[in-house]
Parts: sequence; C-alpha cells; structure tokens
Amino acid sequence: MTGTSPVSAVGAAAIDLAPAWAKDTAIALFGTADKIALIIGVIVVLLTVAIGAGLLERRVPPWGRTLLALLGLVGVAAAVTRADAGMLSWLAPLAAAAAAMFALALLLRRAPAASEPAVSEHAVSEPAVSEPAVSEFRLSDPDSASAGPDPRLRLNSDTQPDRRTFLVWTGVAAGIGVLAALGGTALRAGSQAVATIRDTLRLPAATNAVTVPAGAELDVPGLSPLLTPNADFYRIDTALSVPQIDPATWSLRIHGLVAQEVTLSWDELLALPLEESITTLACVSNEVGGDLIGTAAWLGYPIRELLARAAPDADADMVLSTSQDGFTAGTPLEALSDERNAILAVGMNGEPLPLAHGFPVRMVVPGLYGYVSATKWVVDLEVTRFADARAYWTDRGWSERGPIKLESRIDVPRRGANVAAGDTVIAGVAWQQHLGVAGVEVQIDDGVWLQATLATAISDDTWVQWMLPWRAASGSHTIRCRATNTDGDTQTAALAPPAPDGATGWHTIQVSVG
Ligand SMILES: Nc1nc2c(c(=O)[nH]1)N[C@H]1C(S)=C(S)[C@@H](COP(=O)(O)O)O[C@H]1N2
Ligand SMILES: [Mo]
Repeated sequence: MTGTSPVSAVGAAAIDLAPAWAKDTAIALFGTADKIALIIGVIVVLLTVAIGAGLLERRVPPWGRTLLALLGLVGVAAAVTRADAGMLSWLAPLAAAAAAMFALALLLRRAPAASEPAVSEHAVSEPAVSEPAVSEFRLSDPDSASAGPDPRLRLNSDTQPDRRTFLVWTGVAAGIGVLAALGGTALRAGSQAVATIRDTLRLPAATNAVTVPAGAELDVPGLSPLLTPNADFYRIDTALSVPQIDPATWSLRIHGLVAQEVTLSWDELLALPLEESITTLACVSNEVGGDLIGTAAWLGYPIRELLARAAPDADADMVLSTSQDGFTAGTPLEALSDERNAILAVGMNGEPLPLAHGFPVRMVVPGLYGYVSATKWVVDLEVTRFADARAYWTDRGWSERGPIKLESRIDVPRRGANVAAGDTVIAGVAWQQHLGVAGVEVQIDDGVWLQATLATAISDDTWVQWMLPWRAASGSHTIRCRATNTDGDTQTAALAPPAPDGATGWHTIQVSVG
C-alpha cells in the first residue's frame, strides 16, 4: 500500500467502528455509492471542526490551535491503525494539521484578536463597519440593521461585520484543502503505478477451455447478459481506497492448523496450471430483485490443491482469509477442499482482475456469499476452527455460514415500465450456485403459475436465464416469479431482509400496459 489519504483513513476507521445497523443503513441508502457519502461526511465533519477551531482561537486562544492539533492526531491514529498503513501514512494528517494551524496563526496575526464574542451591538461600534464589504452587505439586506425575532435576521446581524471571522473561515478551509490535496496526491501516485503494472500484465492461458453452451444466452433485449462485463460488475467492500498491490511484492501464506506451512509468490502462482471457471458471485446484501450479483469467467488455481500441500489438521473446519487491507472472511474448509471450483483467481473475463475486484489475487468460491468466501486482495489463509475464529462480518452480527439462497429476478419488463399491449416477453435470471436451478415459474396478477422456459445453464455454479411469452392486456399488472432448485425445493414466499444470512421472497413488480 503506497498511499492512504487522511480523509479515507478516518472514513475507513469510521467504517470499522460503526455499528452494524449503521453500515446496513448506509448500504441500503447509498448502495455502492456509500463510500462517496462517507467521504463527503468526513469532509463535512472536518470543515465543521475547522470552523469551530477558527472561532475558538479568536476568542479563547489557544483552544482553536489545540482543536486542530487534536484533529491531526485523530487523523494520525486513523491512518496508522489501518491494516494497510504505509510507513509514511501518519505524515499526511500531521502535515495537514500543521498547515491548518499555521494558516490559522497567520490569519489571526493579521487581524487584531477579538476579546468578546461578536454581537451586533458591539459590531456596530467597530470601525470596520464602514468597510466597503460591510456596507455592500448592508445594502443587499437593509433589514439586518434592525434585528427582529426572525432567526435568519439575527444570524445576519451577528455575522455581518465580521470580516475576521470570514478570513479565519477561509484560512481554515485552505488548511483543509491542503489536507485533501496532500492525501489525494499520495493516493493518485500510488494507484497510477499499480494500474500501469496491471495494464501491461499478460496472464498465462488457461489449461482448460470453458465453453458457454449453445442456448445459454437468450436473445431478449434488457435481460442481464449471461456474463457480466467487468465494468458493470457490482462492487462491495469495506475499502475506501482500493488497495494497491504490486504483484511482485504479493505473497500468500497458508498457516494455522496445518502440518506444513505454505507460502506462494506471484511468480509461483502463475507457474501453476491455471484453470478457467464461470461462477456467479452474489452479495448477501442483495435485496430481492437487487443487482448485487454478477457472473464472470475466473482464471485461477484451485485452493484445494494448496490446502492439500499444507495438510490441514483433522479438527480444522474453517479457513480465515485475510486481505491486504485487513478484511477477513471465514470459509468452511469443506467448501475449499471438495471438488467445486474454489479458486485463487487472478483473471476476470479474460483480463487481470480489475483493481477494485481484488488485483492481483482474490478468492472465488461457488455457492457461498461473498462475505464468507470471496476475499479480494487476499494475502493470508489461516486454517482454523469456527469455534476459535471470527471474521469481519460475522463479528458484526451476520451469519457464520453463508450459503447462497435460491432466488430469481425479473429483468424484463422493468419494474414500473409502460408496456405496449400485445405480444411481449417476461424474462429474468435465477440462481442457486452449486446446486442449480431446475425451473422458474411466473404468476401474472393472481393467475395460475406458468412454467417459464429455462435457457441451458452453463453449470450449477452460474445463474440461468429464463423467459415467458406474454400477451399483455391493457391495464395495470403484477408480475412475480419463483424458482425451484435441483433438490425440488421452491423459493419461499416469506420475505426476509438481507441480514443476517440473505434475503428471501418472490420478486414482484408492477407494470402498466397501454
Ligand atoms: N478485501 C475484501 N474482500 C471482499 C470484501 C471486502 O470488504 N474486502 N467484501 C466481500 C463481499 S461482501 C462481496 S459480496 C464480494 C464482492 O466482490 P466484488 O466487489 O468483486 O463484486 O467481495 C468480498 N470480498
Ligand atoms: Mo457481500
């Protein structure tokens, strides 16, 4: 990790410290934009504290400076406690705080210190009242001379003559600007270097050939493509700034309850016979009908082979994987040792993993939600026991085990769409990774359940497309769908929220046909 901005360090610390309900709310409110919201939140808090510091310093020095110094220390604490803290990560918040304190001192030296709070009576008697800026203000708001009961007016008359306060605010804002710039520059420099390494990287070819069977992809406009392009693939993680790992420095350590510790370098991994497999990844936070799911062709090496080298103890039942930035997931040892395609992935849809999807190496495990299996930027596998170890999300109330639940989704028509009356089609996707989907049914209004046509599945580890022709009659209609798996179990109608182990219910949409 080359650079962590103080803003994202504070944000990341906030993510880790925040209670689970706050995070769930944030994800629900902002979806994958929750990080941007958090960064804006941190900046707003910083600005508020900075303005407070400016006012404090002017009235009761040295408390403003002290507040800025404390702010700097919070930044340092947040930065150095990050698992991926660089050697110099404490420098940016420190430099920023120093710059802010310096700006504050400079500005206050230029303007004589106020000995009293700036109330309107006091301000009127000040010589500064005749300054052009002030009279301009007065011209634009003649009412402000007579402070009435209207709080807006009172606020105006309080701030009206206070050029120095304005200067202090500007100075503190400049300090914050320095902070953001410092952090941003460090961040950009770091990500550019690794992005370039990724862009020029050539992965070895797979030793196998995966084929998408004929008839797996239905030709229905608006239906999710069978393979999700990397650029459209959902992203969920706790990383405010994407970890930057130079593959030359990457290594994986397998340890814990094993007979033989194993370490693997990037070159060693690429020298192994890599296989491609198509797997649908899903997030436990996905709501019924949600889009936190996608399918990709992953190039990688079976984790089972590496675990066989390490020879786990008989009483081990979990593998705790850790990412470079300190995220952890607890995966049943069984799922990583059986015949499924649980892999250390290096490629996604024919490219090296995108940085945001775990470059250079991540885990992909068919059948399990991402939070218990799909560790991106993975650097460590500890063979352990569920009784002895907990992972990032299980520590925050989510279920220890995370098998992906049977679900189906309507893609066409879109929820709330206006559909032309006449012959049309209803289509979507259904999934229960590693078990497989046997059928999908559709119900229109309160009619009988109709059997949809299933496309050919790539495998049980991928979602499957489905469609149903529909002669749409004018009016408003409700459409719902439900899938049945290869065990003969049909999706439950019972609505469950994502927490603690995945949402359930039938995806139901309303459309109007006209
Ligand atoms: N390092 C790291 N890996 C992680 C996570 C994370 O927060 N940090 N989130 C997990 C979750 S909850 C999911 S659903 C998947 C999402 O993978 P994607 O972003 O490539 O779609 O990554 C998993 N791997
Ligand atoms: Mo997730």
